[in-house]
Amino acid sequence: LEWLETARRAASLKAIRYVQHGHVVGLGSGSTVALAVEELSNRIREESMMITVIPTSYQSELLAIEKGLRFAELNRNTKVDVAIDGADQVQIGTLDIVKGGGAALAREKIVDSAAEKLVIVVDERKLTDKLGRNQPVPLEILPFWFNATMEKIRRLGGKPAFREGAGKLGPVVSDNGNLIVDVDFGEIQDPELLNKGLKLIPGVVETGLFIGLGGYICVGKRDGTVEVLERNK
Ligand code: A5P
Repeated sequence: LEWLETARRAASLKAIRYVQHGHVVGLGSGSTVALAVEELSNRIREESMMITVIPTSYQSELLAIEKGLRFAELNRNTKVDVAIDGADQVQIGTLDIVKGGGAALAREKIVDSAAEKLVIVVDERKLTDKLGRNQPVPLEILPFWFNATMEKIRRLGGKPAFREGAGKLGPVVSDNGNLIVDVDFGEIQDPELLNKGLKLIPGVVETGLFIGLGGYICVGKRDGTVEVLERNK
């Protein structure tokens, strides 16, 4: 998979072109976003740009600190000019997305949905014609009485499983102190309806279904090209 890093980097370079001097930039999470942040910090240096960032996880916060990026003051500010994020799966056509492979879905959804322009960076393996195919939907749920919440998720047709930690025994605990559950729904016929159903379950903090957000998907291809898919809100 040597082409992967090249493809992701090429797509990242395309994505950071949406950032302009003075922008507030949302930073998603994941390995692809890490490449984009690296390229963004190079560009900031080369072009003496001033931007401020809003990270969506400890991962992107630490990266932003390492790169010397300035942080936007949350709550003094409710505007995000551009959010740059990754994805686990993107449905061709509708451009609905599954996210949360890195357990950062809740903050990512807050930041991505506040963005004037959402720019998603993926490699072509993430494209599918049916969300949910070989891809569970990550959910963040409150730790309190998790089995009651899991039961309601099952009633919607899902098979929930706690995500196991690496470097820690037991389930993954999110940056917000909640539990991460991966739910197998099989191929999802109506992602919007499923998302609404999940959001109505008390105890579900957020879902990894990112539906109806406008923006650009920069797809790094095996052949070295980058395709930009666009969707209006
Ligand atoms: C983080 O919670 C996720 O939403 C990531 O954006 C997603 O998992 C993509 O990660 P990679 O770029 O590492 O594949």
